[in-house]
Amino acid sequence: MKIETIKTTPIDGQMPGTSGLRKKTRVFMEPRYLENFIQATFDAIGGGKGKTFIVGGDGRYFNKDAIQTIIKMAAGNGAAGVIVGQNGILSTPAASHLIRLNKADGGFILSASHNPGGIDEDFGVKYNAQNGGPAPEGLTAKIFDSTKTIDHYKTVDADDVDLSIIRTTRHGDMQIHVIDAVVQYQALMETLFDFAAIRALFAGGFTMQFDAMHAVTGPYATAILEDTLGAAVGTVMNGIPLEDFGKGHPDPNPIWAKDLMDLMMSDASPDIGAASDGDGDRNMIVGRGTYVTPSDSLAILAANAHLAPAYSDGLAGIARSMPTSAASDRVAEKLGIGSYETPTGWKFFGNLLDAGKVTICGEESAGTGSSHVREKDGLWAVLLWLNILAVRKQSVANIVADHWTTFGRDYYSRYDFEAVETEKANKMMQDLRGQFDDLIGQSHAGLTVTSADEFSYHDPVDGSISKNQGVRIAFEGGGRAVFRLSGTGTQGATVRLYLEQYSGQGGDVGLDTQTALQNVRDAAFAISAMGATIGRTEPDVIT
Ligand code: VG1
Ligand code: CO
Repeated sequence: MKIETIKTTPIDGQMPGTSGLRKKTRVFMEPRYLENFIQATFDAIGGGKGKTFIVGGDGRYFNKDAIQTIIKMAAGNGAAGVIVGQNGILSTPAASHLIRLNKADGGFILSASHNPGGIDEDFGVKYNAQNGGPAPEGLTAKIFDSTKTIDHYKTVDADDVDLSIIRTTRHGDMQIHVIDAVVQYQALMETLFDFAAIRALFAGGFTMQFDAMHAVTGPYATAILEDTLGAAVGTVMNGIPLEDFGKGHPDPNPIWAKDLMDLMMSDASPDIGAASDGDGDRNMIVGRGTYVTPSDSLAILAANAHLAPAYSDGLAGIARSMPTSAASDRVAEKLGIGSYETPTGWKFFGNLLDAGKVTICGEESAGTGSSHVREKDGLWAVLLWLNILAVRKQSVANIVADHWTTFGRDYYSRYDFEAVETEKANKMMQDLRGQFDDLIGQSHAGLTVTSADEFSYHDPVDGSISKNQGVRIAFEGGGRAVFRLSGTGTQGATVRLYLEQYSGQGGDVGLDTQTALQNVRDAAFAISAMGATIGRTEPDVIT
């Protein structure tokens, strides 16, 4: 097979963000755009020679074309093998598992996760390393450096691979294994959870609605929940992956999974509702009439994990991203185990998991996961909830209420201001940084500021430092506001404002969330002067 070396020149702006490189699909479809980034990745890891890679994606528009390009480029770079999900489908956690299971050298995941898909929407590429986790910052910096000096890429002149047939073929010396996307992932889940107990739960009349949002988890959820655990046919809705996610926004939150939310708040509500995102790494959990805030879900899963076989010996520690509420810290404290605060993005949990310092990790953005893979894992969280419900035999609402009684409640909400002019967003962040010294002791909306700083992460495992990870302002009485700019958007800047107020132990846990957060919100608006700096105080999305 003829290896072709194609001349190219650097393309600006190929800097991976919070989770891979994300751009408009049409940008990725421009000549050499994808090729440059893939070659830069091979160059950054010391070449592809003799290596094995996992390749798959969330099924969005351009997924299959990108996979064909990557397969040819892997052959051009001398790879020994690629393992590809059937029809180009692999959820992010399944890809992470396959890297580990096959002792592969890395993996390419084609996804822009919760961003919409289609020719006029978003596309993305994530590279995961040998441990199965997202490329750490050191590696993404190397990839970006390579994109700035690239002058050629390597590929082969070969036919496209038929991704619909499970079999092994070759491009020259490189083996191409097309595999079932679900089997190995399901086998892993069966080692972690008490499937018999969950099966008995469903057999006893327990009901569920799972919204796959026409994204990647459809086949996984159908195989596991309906075909294996005996949930009623129809439990999985929007279960067929579509290239444009049925024109939806595959982000599992009360806004984008509105049909599911409406059902859960109605008289016809099943016992539990759940949803997952584009690439299957996020989850939303809703009980009958009860939305479970992701930060609470993390804390509740951590507090009850010992009820599932994989975690019956207890947890090593718990990690959460900085903007995530302190609810999981309270659980760690009670369990007498370590708790860690990392920057936003799963790549920061990898070292802690590899070093055995933590077992469970989570983010306020509906990501929870454990040491079973090196990614957040939507279905894993759903199955852990089901395992806990099967053992405790209580409703979701009762378990949440119990948790608040024991630990107090961390009221929590995130406001997203999308498509803000980048300059204005940067200026608002700059203005905030300029006020740190003056703010302490000031009073806003009746709340006194006790600390104000920008989060800097010192990785306890490899000693690396990540600066500028978000502005945090703490108030007397357990309130906190965090300001961050998103690293996953493709248009202008998205300002995220994270609000939190602790009830105190034995405090009032029955307030409406937005009411409980009113003072923190007003103080955050006053301090940032948002209305003036970015011209907005009405968020596009509240979660
Ligand atoms: C967002 C979330 C973050 C998550 C990231 C990737 O990042 O806030 O918690 O890890 O998306 O998730 P940002 O920089 O936009 O705030 V996924 O499921 O979209 O890969
Ligand atoms: Co995702």
